[in-house]
Amino acid sequence: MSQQLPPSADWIGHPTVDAVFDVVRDTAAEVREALPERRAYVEGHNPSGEKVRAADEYADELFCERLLALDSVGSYASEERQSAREADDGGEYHLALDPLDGSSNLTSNNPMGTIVSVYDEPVPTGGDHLVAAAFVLYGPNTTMVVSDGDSVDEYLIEGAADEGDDGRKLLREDLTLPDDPTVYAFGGRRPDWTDGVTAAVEDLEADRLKLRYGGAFIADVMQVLTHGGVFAYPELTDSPEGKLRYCFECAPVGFVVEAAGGRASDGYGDLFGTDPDRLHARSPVYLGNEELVDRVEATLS
Ligand code: FBP
Repeated sequence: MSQQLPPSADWIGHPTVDAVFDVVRDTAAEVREALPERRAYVEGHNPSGEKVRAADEYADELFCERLLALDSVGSYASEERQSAREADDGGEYHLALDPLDGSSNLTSNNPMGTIVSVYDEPVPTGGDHLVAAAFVLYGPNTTMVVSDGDSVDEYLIEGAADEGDDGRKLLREDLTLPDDPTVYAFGGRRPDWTDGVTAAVEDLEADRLKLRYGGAFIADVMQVLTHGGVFAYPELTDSPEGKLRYCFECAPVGFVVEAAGGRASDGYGDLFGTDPDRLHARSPVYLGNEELVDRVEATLS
C-alpha cells in the first residue's frame, strides 16, 4: 500500500479527490514538456479507430501509473485503452481520462487538453455517477478547471509568477457562463449535419453569435465558458451518435458546464438522462447557456 500523502491543494474540499487533482496538476506539466518530441503518429489505432500519436500514448501511460498509485483510485480507464485497468488494492473512485484531447492539433501547434472524470462506480456508467471532474488546457498558459458539480474554479497551474506553495494560482473562482452569449462552435462538416442541426445553427447565427471552432473540445468549451454560447459535436447524417465519447468527454465537460450555470444535452434531452451501453460509446453533445441549448433541442425535436 503506497504511503498516501495529504493533498497539497484544496481543490474541491474533498481530500481523496483533491489528491487525484494534485497528481493531474503535476503530471500535466510533464505531459506539456514532452509534447515537442512526441508529435509523430505511432502504429495502430485507439479503441475508437483513431490514429494515435506518441504524445497520446505517453500521456496515457503517465496518468495511468501516477493515478493508480493513489489508494483512493479503484480503476483507470482512458480513450486509449480497450478496457479499464484495475488497481491492485481497490479504491472507491473510478477514473476515466481523455489523456490528450485534441491531439490532432499538435502538428498545427494549436491548443489541446486533458479531461479527468471521477466516478463513484466503474465505467461505463452515467454522468449521474460523477463525483467531480477537471480538465487541463494546454494553451498559451497551462490552466486547470475543476468542479464538484456545484461550482467551477479555474487555476493557472504552471509558471505563475506568484504561484503559491500548492503549485497553482487561482484565476477565476465560481466561474459562471456570461448572460450575454456571443460564440458558437459546431463540429463536423456542414454537409453532414442533419436538417435539424443546420436549422439550429442558422438560428444561432441569426442571434448574431460568432463562430469559434478550433478542433479541440476543451479549448472550444473554454471559449463558451468565457464568452457564453453553445458548443456542439452534433448528430451527423452518417453518424447519429456524433463523434465525442460519452464517458471520457461529454459527461465530465457537461458536468462542469452545468456547474457553471449552463446546460448539457444530447439534443433530445438531458445528457445525463441515458447511460452509455459500452465504454467507448459516443454521444451527440450540446453544451452552453441554458436558453440556447433549450432552443437547439426544440429545433432538433
Ligand atoms: P481526441 O483527440 O481526444 O480524440 O478528441 C477528439 C477531438 O479532437 C475533440 O477534441 C474535438 O472537439 C473534435 O475531435 C474535433 O473533431 P473534428 O476534427 O471532426 O473537428
